[in-house]
Amino acid sequence: MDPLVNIEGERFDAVFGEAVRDQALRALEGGQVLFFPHLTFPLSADERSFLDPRCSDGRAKNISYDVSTGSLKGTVLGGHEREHLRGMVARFAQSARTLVEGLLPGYTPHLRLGRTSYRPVEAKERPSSYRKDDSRLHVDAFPSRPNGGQRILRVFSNVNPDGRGRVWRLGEPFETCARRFLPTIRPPLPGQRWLLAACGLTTGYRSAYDHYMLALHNAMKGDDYFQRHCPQYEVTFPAGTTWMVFTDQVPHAAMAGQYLFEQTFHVPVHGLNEPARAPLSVLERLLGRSLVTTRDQNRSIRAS
Ligand code: AKG
Repeated sequence: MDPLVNIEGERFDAVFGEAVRDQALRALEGGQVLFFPHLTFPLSADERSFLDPRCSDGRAKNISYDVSTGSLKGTVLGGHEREHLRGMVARFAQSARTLVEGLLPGYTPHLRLGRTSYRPVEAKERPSSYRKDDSRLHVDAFPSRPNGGQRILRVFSNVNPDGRGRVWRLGEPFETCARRFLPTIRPPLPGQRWLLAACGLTTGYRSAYDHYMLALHNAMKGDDYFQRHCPQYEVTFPAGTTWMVFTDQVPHAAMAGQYLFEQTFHVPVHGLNEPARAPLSVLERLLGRSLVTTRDQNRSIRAS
């Protein structure tokens, strides 16, 4: 299977024909990356001044924006400059949403916007512990933000002004990876997930699904042999391009590049065209039990 599927279009509000929309939906849910070779996120002359790693506060790897509250974190900028930066990141959030809704209209009623990030720091230089090291192949799962089985869909745009690509590695299909690591993963300890929520270490209750996804993320990143020898492709996303992928399903690693925008969306499994391909369904099938109860879903919806 080719890891990328090209989608033509030069605007985030492009109108896509039915055949392209169907192809995109099948490819995305099947674990391919939708690549938009001609879709550039345009920056104004003023916004180009933010193409500078000194915008970042040096602590977080990303400048992050929460569309629901308007809060912007991870930057040293203040006053007028901060407002301007917020406007740029918010504009990316809106553009990414327009793109997803135009290309995948079936998701629109279910789509929930997560964080938006701007990444002005060289990916190779981001300091990390191995669990935070995104240059190791992983599927996304967030330790403090359980999602109760919802999908993690992300849109990325490389805005590097010097023509440098964003270099990723893409790994084997989700099910192959899950089969490889599940035998090494222990079920949650009794009371552990309740305690994490009670101590405020997770926003809401970590479902069994979240437990297994996080353990899978950590097991992949922690296995040096796997990192070096599993089947993988290196892919370079050139400057001025955009791509979209379910990062909870597709093993990926960011090897190099600077100046990237990213928008996260959450999609419930019942909003998918093929729910059976979701990591939740695959893990439930492999483990032979249900991993998310209605109570978990209510708890994680209340917390989000
Ligand atoms: C992630 O956000 O999960 C990554 O692996 C980083 C992607 C990137 O910054 O290119």
